[in-house]
Amino acid sequence: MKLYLATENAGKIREMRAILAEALPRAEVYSVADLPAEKRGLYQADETGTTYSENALIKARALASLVDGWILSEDSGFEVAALGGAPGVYSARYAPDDKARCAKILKALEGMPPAKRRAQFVACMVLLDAGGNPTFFFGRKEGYIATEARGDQGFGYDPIFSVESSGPTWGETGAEEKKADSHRSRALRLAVQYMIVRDSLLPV
Ligand code: ITT
Repeated sequence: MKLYLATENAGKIREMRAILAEALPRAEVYSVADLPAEKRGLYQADETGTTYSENALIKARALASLVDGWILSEDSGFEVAALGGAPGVYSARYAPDDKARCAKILKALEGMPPAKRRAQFVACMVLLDAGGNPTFFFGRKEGYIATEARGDQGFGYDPIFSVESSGPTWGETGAEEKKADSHRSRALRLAVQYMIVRDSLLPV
């Protein structure tokens, strides 16, 4: 089975590949980064949706017009309770780069006690089968905003997120912890179960 990941985020691709290599060893996994240059230039997904599902579907359909096979697309976000769930679906555009995005949240929460530092990551995955039919899978992971950015592993908001209120951040814990349990790994494992069931129904 050929499976194409409709994302250009290197961190997401790395995490999804690590899980898929173990859970679906027979799948040939490609991402937008693996497309030949002429096709890669044609991949354009304008994330104009106001929900994770809409944006995930936009990305999936953009890639489906360029390749044949199953498509797995992911839209995710970071929701901070004290900011009313912001930046949420706009997480990638909250500030110019990862460092500035983390700094903006730390500043907004400056001086707040742990009880007011709750946050969660949310991931929405959409799987398009070869006929273009979508199925959605969701995952979320709750935790806390640290008081400072720590660690250089992971990506995005990882340096300011910790599962326990005074524990290590995902920037410090590294890939294995996120692979074992994160918003992305939760959603992806549901998608994998679905793919296994679907695949076994296909004629040999
Ligand atoms: P694609 O659209 O190409 O998939 P993107 O980075 O634009 O890449 P999104 O639109 O889904 O992806 O934006 C989600 C943002 O939320 C992402 O850029 C990160 O800033 C943040 N994010 C999502 N999952 C994360 C994680 O596991 N760790 C840290 N930050 C994460």
